[in-house]
Amino acid sequence: MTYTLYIGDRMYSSWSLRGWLMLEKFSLPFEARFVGLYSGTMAQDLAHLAPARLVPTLVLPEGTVVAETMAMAETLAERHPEADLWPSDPAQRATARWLCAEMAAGFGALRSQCSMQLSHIWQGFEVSEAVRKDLDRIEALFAHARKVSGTTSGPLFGRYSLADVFYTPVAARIIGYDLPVTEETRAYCKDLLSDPAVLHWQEEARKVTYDPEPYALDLERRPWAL
Ligand SMILES: N[C@@H](CCC(=O)N[C@@H](CS)C(=O)NCC(=O)O)C(=O)O
Repeated sequence: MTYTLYIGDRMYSSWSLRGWLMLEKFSLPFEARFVGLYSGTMAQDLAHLAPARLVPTLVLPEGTVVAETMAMAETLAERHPEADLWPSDPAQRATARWLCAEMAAGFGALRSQCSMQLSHIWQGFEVSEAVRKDLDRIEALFAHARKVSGTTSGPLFGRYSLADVFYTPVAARIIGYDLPVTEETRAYCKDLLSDPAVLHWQEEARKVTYDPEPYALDLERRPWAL
């Protein structure tokens, strides 16, 4: 019983990272297939999965195709109740679903103005009002999650869950653009990005070079360090 996960470039594809973590972190058996997100072959690489057209796309062992990260998350959680992808406590589970759904639907400014990259830390990035609002909202959601779960640090709901999966690329944006957040939020972001699975993903990402560099900014950069 093996899942097939179609994903794009590790360095830049935030949704691919989410899809990969939701299998990798919960020890679900899968094989990753890389599509040419930046080399231009993506449409043909995914053509046999139509109408799926984005990464990640998951193929279940019996052949069913599931696109959209939220749908993949719910499908995997339903199929593997023993893996505890969602928190087991109902109030925490409902809250975790809320945080994931709001992430999937929101934070447009952060997502468009701070494209995920795992290569370096931009220096002097000017934070727009819209990005500031997204950061405030993210921190309000984290505070709410901590209140519901009774935690002050570490995974949002005590044990690593899909909520942490969904916010890992958000953490990469916060760290990668040195965005202004509270010390608690920064510590949580660093925890997410120091996870061995994420470090492995980042190490593999660094083996690919890009010319021209996607999402390049006219800013100084310093080495990635947590
Ligand atoms: N709503 C989708 C978003 C997936 C997505 O936008 N993936 C990007 C890569 S990070 C993609 O496939 N982009 C290619 C394109 O838009 O043509 C999900 O939740 O999975």
